[in-house]
Formats: sequence, C-alpha cells, structure tokens
Amino acid sequence: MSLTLYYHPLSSFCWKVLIALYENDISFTPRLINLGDADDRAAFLKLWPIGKFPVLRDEQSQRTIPESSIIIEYLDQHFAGAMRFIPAAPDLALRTRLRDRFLDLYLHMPTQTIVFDRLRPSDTRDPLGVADARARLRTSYAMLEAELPSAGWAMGESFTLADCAALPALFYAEKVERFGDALKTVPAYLDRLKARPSVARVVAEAEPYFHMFPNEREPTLRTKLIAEPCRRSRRRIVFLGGQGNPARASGRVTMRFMVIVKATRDTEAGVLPTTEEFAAMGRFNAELVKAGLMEAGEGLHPTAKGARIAFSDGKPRVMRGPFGFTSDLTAGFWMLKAGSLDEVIEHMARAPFPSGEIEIRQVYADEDFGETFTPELRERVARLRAQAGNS
Ligand SMILES: N[C@@H](CCC(=O)N[C@@H](CS)C(=O)NCC(=O)O)C(=O)O
Repeated sequence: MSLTLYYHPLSSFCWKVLIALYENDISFTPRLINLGDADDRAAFLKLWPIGKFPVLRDEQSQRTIPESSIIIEYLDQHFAGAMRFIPAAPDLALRTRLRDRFLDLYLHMPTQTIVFDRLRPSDTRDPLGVADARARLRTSYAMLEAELPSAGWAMGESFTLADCAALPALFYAEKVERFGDALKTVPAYLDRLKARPSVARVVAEAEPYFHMFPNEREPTLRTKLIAEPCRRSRRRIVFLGGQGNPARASGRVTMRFMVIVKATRDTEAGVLPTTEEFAAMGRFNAELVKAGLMEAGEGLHPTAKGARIAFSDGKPRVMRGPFGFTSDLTAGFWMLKAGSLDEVIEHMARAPFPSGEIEIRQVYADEDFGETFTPELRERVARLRAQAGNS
C-alpha cells in the first residue's frame, strides 16, 4: 500500500479527504497524529513544517502532498475511481474549484475561528473576531441557500470535490451558528450528504472523539488533559481543569450584566426608531431570549422628561431635565445574565445599531460584597426581592 494519510479523526479538513478516499475505496494506511504528543508532532513537522493536517504521503512516487483540496485532486489524477472529483469539462472544473475555495475559506475557516476562540484562556478571547466570523457564516449560508440545487449535489448530478468540502464545513458550522428556520435548501443538502455511506463512515469514526469538541457554554470545564487536534501548535495541549466559573459546571449562568445604550442627539430629541429598526431589534432580542441571556430590555424617554437629584450635606436638590447633551447620557438598557463578560460582548457586538455606543457593566452579586454583607442582611434582601416579585 503506497499511500499513508496523516490525520486525526475529528479534524474537519481531514474529513474532506477521508470522504474522497472512501468514495473510491482507495486503500491507504491511516496514521493518526496526536499533535499533543511531542514525538508525533516532531515527526509530522518534518513531513510538513506548516503542521496542519491532512497530509498524504505516496511512497511509490516519493511525494508528500499537503492541503485537502490538492490531496483530492492528486487522488483524482493518480488513483482515479468511479467518482471523479474534478469534472472533466474545464468550465465546470473551474466552478467546482471555486465552490471548494468558497466552502473552505468562508464557511470552514470562520467556523474554526469560533471553535478556537472557545479554547482560548478567557483573557485572550476575541469577541469581535467571533462576531465577524458569525456574520461571515450568515452571509455564506444565504449565498449557498440561493445557489445550491434543491436535489443532487453541490455542482449538479455528480458528487465532486465541492461535496467533500461541503460536508465538514456545514457539519461543524451548524454546531456553532445554527441555520435557523429561514434556511431550507442548505439543511436539506446537509441531510443528503450525511446519508451518503462515505460520510456516515467518517462521522461514525469521529464519534469517539466528539467529547473533545468545545461547546459554547463550557469551554473551560473539562477536567482532563486533552489534545485538541485543530489548534495552533504552541497551544496544542490544553489543561482545562480548575478554570472558569464553577457554577457553569451545572450549565447554569450566574453573572448579571447591565448593557447601557448611550444617548445620541436623536434619542435626546425624542426621535423614535423606524418600523424596520423596531423589527431588527425584535429579531435581535429574540436571539438573546433564545440564548437564555435576556432578563429585560427597555428604552428611555429623553432626559427632558426626567429629573436628577443631587445630594449635598445629606440634603436633596431636585433638577428637572433636559440635561445638556453628553455621550454619557443613557437612552436604554438591557439586563442580561451570562457566564462571562466575553459572552455578553460576543452577543452585543451583533446588536443592530448603525452607530452609537453601548457600555456593558457587571451587576454585583450578593457574594461579591464579602463578609460585610452578612447572611442575615442577604436573607433580608432576598425576602424584599421576593416581595417585589424580583427574585
Ligand atoms: N488549508 C488546510 C487546512 C488544514 C487545517 O486547518 N487543519 C487543521 C485540522 S482541522 C490543523 O491541522 N490544525 C492544526 C494547527 O493549526 O496547528 C487544508 O485544506 O488541508
């Protein structure tokens, strides 16, 4: 057997190549690479210093072939079977390669951005990068929804390179950014892909490793040493025990946040949102509710209808609005509960504001006040909250 595939069963880019190998029943030696193992890693880097798998080694031709798309094209040229992954017609071949690039670059890569971010220590997360990646995924979903055929495969009747690329891209993308009800063609296509025997085999072989896939709400809770196959080499082994918020172990979120919407000249002038803006905000709030974050959200009348009370020497002095416009005035707020500030940033970065600013502040929890807030005082406050229907 001249072919050896360096791979990991959970690695999405390896799935692409495995599907092609299984489709044409090409024999090969699978060589599972644990990038967390120093020897494995050193041997693999010798083969392909970039350190990303899959990599195919063909002993007969003495060639090392990296990059999933190139490997599939190499198999098509040298180990051709019933399935041809690059169509013979030049124009269709070009369009197939374009779809493969599209799926890798604009679906698969943003998904990796979101997954890798979950594995980072919380102080190095990149909420804006994640928000961008989600926006990119939604654009790509919409394009695929419009372009994919309602039956058959990505490029028509024949199963091609584009389908090999589509399965892992869509399979994992859907795990980090749900398709939602508006998409019909894309989920139906993914179902057709999953029903193919080559794909079912690849997914079944990955199943024992699925516990290594980081979920959104508990990325730091695994208490064992795991080798994460899809990370940059210097962070390859992640010790995840003992970090994070212990209350999240139960899946519960404990922190509360106030998101303050800063006033603008328009909000201070009492300019109300348009119907479209209301609808966009409604959709956004529905996402917050669905994600289990939203406790409340309200807009405020301009300061012209408000008042301030200043205290000096224990004496109140009432001042009625309007107050001079500054960007520190408040025009509205949300009350959210979430597992971390990053989680709130990730969601709020998608708020449908064309301009303006919002500020996110963590609400003190009883335990934040320490010993001076005695158990008796806490109990009294808890009773008052219950009476106010606020607990
Ligand atoms: N463009 C490459 C991407 C391969 C890739 O990102 N592989 C991931 C596994 S899914 C990897 O090896 N990651 C290890 C790392 O980045 O250190 C291809 O198409 O093969």
